[in-house]
Amino acid sequence: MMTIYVEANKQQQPGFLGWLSHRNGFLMLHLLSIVLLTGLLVAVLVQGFKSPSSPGNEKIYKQLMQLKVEVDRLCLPCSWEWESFNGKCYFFSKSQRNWNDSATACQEVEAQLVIIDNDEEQSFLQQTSKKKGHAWMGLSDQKQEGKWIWIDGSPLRSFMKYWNKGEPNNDREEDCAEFKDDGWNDAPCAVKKYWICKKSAMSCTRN
Ligand code: MMA
Ligand code: CA
Repeated sequence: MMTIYVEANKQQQPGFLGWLSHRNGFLMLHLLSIVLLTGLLVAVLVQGFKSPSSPGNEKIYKQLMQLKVEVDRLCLPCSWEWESFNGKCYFFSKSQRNWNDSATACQEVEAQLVIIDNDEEQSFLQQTSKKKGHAWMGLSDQKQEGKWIWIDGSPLRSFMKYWNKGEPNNDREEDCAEFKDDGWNDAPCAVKKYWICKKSAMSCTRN
């Protein structure tokens, strides 16, 4: 009975070693070291950002300058909402206009109501129009019936094969060409349809 009392009394002895040997002492030391290390880290970081000549900052600055060079070189071939295809940019309108207003809309964005130059392009435009809706192209016979002329004044030549079966039929005066289903159709120029503008892609070879 007496022995137990003495032992208990010993454990309650104050003093540094006694405190250290206590379980809470280790916990406190652990916490203290975490606080000190965090403080040190914060101090180092703050110092690093404050001093402009610190090696860490110079490295970040160099990387930033390199990034700027790369961003300056970055070049999008086509603007936002235009589609790139074989070095050209195409705009598929979301609204509808008659043929003349469609041509104007393209001019206003430094483009042209689309003129088809090759089979690949024709196929791309036809497929897109099939998905998005009948669309005007830059082809009409408004000046002289039956004489189909591209909007740049050049004649139709070899692409007659793209007319749909039985077209152009000039059904109640149809002088403007549209993408319809799997080929071309002549339709009344005053009807509002989607339109497709075309312009050259920006070259990304400057510098
Ligand atoms: C529509 C119109 C015409 C076209 C015929 C073909 C009914 O008219 O799109 O331009 O020629 O369809 O069936
Ligand atoms: Ca027709």
